[in-house]
Amino acid sequence: MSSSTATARSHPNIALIKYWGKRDTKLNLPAVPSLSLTLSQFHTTTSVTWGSNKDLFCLNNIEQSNTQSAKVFQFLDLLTPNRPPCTVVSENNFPTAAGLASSASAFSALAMAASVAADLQLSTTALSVLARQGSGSASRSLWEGWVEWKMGKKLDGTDSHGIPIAPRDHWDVRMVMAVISSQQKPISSRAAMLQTQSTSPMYDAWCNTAQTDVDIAKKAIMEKNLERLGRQMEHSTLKMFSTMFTTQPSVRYWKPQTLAVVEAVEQLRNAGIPCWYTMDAGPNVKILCHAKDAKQIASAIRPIVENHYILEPGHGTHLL
Ligand code: 2P0
Repeated sequence: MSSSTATARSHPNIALIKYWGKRDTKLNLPAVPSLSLTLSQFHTTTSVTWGSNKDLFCLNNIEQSNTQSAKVFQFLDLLTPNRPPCTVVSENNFPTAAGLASSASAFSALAMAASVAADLQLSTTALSVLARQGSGSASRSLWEGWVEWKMGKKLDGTDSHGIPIAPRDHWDVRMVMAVISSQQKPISSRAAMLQTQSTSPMYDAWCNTAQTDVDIAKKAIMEKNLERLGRQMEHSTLKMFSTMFTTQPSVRYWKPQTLAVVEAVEQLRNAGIPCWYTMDAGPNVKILCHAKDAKQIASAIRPIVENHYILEPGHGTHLL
């Protein structure tokens, strides 16, 4: 059997304006538009061999069970009908499924490595449409820097993909990642999202105000207005968590240290250091700030957190 191997690397992205909710679960189409920053340093590296003895998925040097692998191989099924068995070897240099956006880097790297190994020539936009079907946030990691993910209107989802709005060197900001816990989350974001949209009375308000959040944030990015962007990011974050808190049963990813970091950010801000927080489907806090302030912010949160990282705007998905 002939086989071909390709390797791609991708970075996580952190949403400044959040994606939470789906308008189509089969095609994984979002109910809201979102906006993100692709980050440096953390990455997923994935090699796909198209044509092997059997489907095999190794993550961080551990062979995964059929159940753990199902999402990966169902994703490869999207590429071509009657594909051959494939080997997928993937490595994360940061904690997996801990609310640090590992599914974004995972599915964007997988989309690029698999399509090249399968000898399909896909544009970056087509790769984003493909990656979206593995994990929504992955549609944004294909590009460097600042990226918007439009909801799109088409039923087939071909207009729901990332769009680059500014490169990584547009603005010298940092994300300080405050790691409260690198344990896997108690409920997947996918399950929590679906639960939210079927039971939270806040969900409609969340959907109805998301485009305004994106418009304000996009303008703030173009004008390099950190305060405007930071305020809108916190607003989007708190609205998203309001829908989670009011879900039945309630979803609460936060830990006491999550709020301790939020308070530390507010104190730093009151002391004249511009910084704003966001959280995702997990207890960890990400702090947006100017590059020059990142070390001071990291020192302030160090006593509260398990670990911290200072990440800069990073590259889009690329072949190795
Ligand atoms: C985001 N999150 O915009 C939001 C904010 C978490 C909170 O995208 O079901 O793994 O695979 O499309 O992309 C995490 O959810 O969900 C996420 P699926 P995904 O980054």
